[in-house]
Amino acid sequence: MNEHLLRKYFIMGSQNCVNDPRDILLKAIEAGITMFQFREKGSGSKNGNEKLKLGLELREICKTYDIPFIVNDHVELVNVLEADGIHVGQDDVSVEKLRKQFPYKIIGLSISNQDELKRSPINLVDYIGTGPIFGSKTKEDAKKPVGLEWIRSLRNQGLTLPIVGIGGINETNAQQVLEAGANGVSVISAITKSNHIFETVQKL
Ligand code: TZP
Ligand code: MG
Repeated sequence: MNEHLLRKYFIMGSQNCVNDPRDILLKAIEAGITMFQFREKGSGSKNGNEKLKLGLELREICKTYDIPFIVNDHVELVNVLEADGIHVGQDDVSVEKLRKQFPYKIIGLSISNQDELKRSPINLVDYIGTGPIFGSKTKEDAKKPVGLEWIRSLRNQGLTLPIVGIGGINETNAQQVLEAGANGVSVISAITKSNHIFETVQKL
């Protein structure tokens, strides 16, 4: 994949939004996000047909503006939503299985410590997501922050795959994430909770 797509990677589900997720996505795209992940997950999230309907609408918006659309976890949505790729964690469907099923799609995998790195078939993935870099209130079961040091450590071990940081990242600390060796930042609340989405994304 083109690593620049990770530069401003916006992640959102309806559970992250007070305002209409479609409006938020549109504003974020107009302001310059480089990739979008549909992450309908956790308390307050939609299920079944409602989730599918929102997914289709957000997918359509991304298609109109040529923004790559990634699905979080839900393998069954990849084809229905004509997603460009899928992002999974360590406890989700295996990357081996995904790569067989989707030879040409973008596959992202979360790797947040040395054990996970050791047991992950990183030759099969397009990018690594890692975090929480800073404290995050968005993910209910978020682990302790791994800090910028973990990104530096991945680079010091010679990892050349594209890396995107996640967790507590906003316009005031994004620069540090890039300086630590990440290709980009992924954010949820920095955008969904912003009263000035355009300015927030531009600063990012
Ligand atoms: N994984 C680790 S932290 C996190 C996820 C999905 C949530 C990130 O949300 P925010 O609002 O950008 O901290
Ligand atoms: Mg997952």
